[in-house]
Amino acid sequence: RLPQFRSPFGAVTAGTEVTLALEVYKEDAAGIECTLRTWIDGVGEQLYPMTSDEGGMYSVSVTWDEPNIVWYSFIVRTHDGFEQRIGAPEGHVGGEGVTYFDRFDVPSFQVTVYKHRATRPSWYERGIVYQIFPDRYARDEHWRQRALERLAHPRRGSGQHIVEDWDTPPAYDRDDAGFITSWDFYGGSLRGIEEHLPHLAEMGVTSIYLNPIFEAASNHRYDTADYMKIDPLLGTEEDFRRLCVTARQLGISIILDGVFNHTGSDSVYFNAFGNYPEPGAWSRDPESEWADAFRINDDGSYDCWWGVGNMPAVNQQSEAIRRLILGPNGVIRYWLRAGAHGWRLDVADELSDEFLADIKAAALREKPDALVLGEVWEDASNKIAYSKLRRYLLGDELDSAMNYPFRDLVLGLLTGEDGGYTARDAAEAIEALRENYPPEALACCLNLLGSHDRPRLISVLGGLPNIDEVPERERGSWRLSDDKLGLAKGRYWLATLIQMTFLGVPSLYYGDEAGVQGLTDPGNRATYPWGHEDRDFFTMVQNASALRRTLPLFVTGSIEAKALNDDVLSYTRRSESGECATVIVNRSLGSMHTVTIPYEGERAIDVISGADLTRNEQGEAELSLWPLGSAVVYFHD
Ligand code: ARE
Repeated sequence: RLPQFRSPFGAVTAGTEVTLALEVYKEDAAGIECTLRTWIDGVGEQLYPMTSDEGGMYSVSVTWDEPNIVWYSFIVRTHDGFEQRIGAPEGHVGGEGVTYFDRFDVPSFQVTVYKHRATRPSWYERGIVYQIFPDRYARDEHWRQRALERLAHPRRGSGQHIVEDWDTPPAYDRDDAGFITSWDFYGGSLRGIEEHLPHLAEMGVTSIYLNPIFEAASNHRYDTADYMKIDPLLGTEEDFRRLCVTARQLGISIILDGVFNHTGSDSVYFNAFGNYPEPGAWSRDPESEWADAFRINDDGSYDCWWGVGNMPAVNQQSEAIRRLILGPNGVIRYWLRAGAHGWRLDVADELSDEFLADIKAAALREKPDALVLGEVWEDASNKIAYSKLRRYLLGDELDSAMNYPFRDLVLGLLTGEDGGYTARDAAEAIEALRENYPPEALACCLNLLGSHDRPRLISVLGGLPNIDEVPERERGSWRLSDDKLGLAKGRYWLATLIQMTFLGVPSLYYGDEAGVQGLTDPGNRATYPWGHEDRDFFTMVQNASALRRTLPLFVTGSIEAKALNDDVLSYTRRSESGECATVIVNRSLGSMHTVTIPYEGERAIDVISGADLTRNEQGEAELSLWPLGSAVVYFHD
């Protein structure tokens, strides 16, 4: 009944009138005063008296002219002076945030007031993304020669070695203090990716998100040495341009990983910035172009990302840094011009609102339909990072974020991991996203199930061990038993089906579709198993992605979720033209469930089984789902 109390439902563009209502029992309504209380960060509290209709429905209409995150609750005063505050049920919207900013109030509802982006990154939001960790996807015929060159010119800091056998599980060499002493490189390359583009196109992939590709000392390359140079082990700038052109011909765009919060300690920037004349005392070279690009702490150390010494944090206000990243020939624009179509921003939480807005502006100046996606792990519509409420999705900053909440709810539903989600919890989590995110940000979310920062999807689905008890060296070779692998396959279908029929952009992490397993970093970054893929996973991706491509309402339709019981999640996608499909999944391993959903339209077909569904005596569609069963009910005339 929520929509009745809020119209329109969900986020609104600035300048839209929103009506908020509260129903009071008619018998109690006499002499009652109801007030809407809003809270806006930086603005504070505002009170709006509400008026009632005959039936005890109190309401007020408000228009917010500026993009903002608005929190609201109600104050009810009875005739005998009793005052009660009415807010959201607990957990309804980002609980922590609400109490932090508004601690004297009850948990609030949220209205996200945003600015519409007219030129959509439609090349991205209508497609499917494939994420590649570049060192591990595919070699090309010249890889060995480049590997030898890299070995001959190591970057400072850590050692490195080339792994000859492509199928060796990845591992870190660490010293007694835990520092990585040698990076393992497999020699995957841009040409290697280019050669496999047809295979990606076959899966319906329309964008590739590449983890960092610029020169760096490590194999993950988040410690950038030179933003203007492709890592020579991956290839040349020419190779990058070619990759973009060839990909384009197959309808595939390239999204780059922008790591702008920090550089590598062995980089053209930090090397010029200063040096360590003696332990603990960093000395800055005042003459350097990069003299204000980094920060020295009071204790003589330099500021770095999460205490990781090879990643000095940049000073985001530094003119030199701003020119480097934002300038007409700066990183953002240069690589878009060279052929990329969008950026994924690493640790977006640690980039200031101003910096994010400047990055977005630079990107759009270069390509009006460019994508700017942030790495945010929580609900990005109301995230508080470092005691500051962030404005990521209000229009000037991110188009959207990596949708880890989506991953959490899907895997939490299917495995009980991540706190465990019942179907009701999952439905509520979906509804919270729908309520809080601007619709265009939700349509632009990167809906991932796996990434380079999480244990492999298949390992999670089959049941993770206690990772702390598995030595790091074994995390790449850890395998599920055959039984558990079977279970993982059953669940993989449901996970992939949800991903491919959900609002937002599905993102496949390379190798998940080939059966790659592994625990945490570096175990989650194993090579693509060319020649010994488990084809079952690929077939499931093919089938689910075909569904998305055949029924466009899975791309553009609205979404509304509902749990049918603790095990069965359903959600309905509706297009503007009235087309409608309901996806239903039974996460139970032991119980068959018979469920009913409203019958819409003239006829219904379960597109998975092919069965026509007739109306039952109550006029509903009724269907039975086996354990781990699924249905996609498509209603038509
Ligand atoms: C390496 C080793 C680690 C070791 C670490 C420190 O792999 O085993 O512990 O070094 O020595 C990159 C590499 C990593 C590397 C790291 C540091 O990919 O392999 O670790 O650099 O050298 C948080 C951040 C989020 C970050 C994740 C990893 O908020 O931004 O942690 N993700 C990005 C990239 C990473 C990358 C970096 C940042 C650094 O995607 O790949 O790491 O550029 C919660 C919180 C999140 C938190 C998340 C995971 O849900 O809400 O904030 O993310 O858990 O911890």
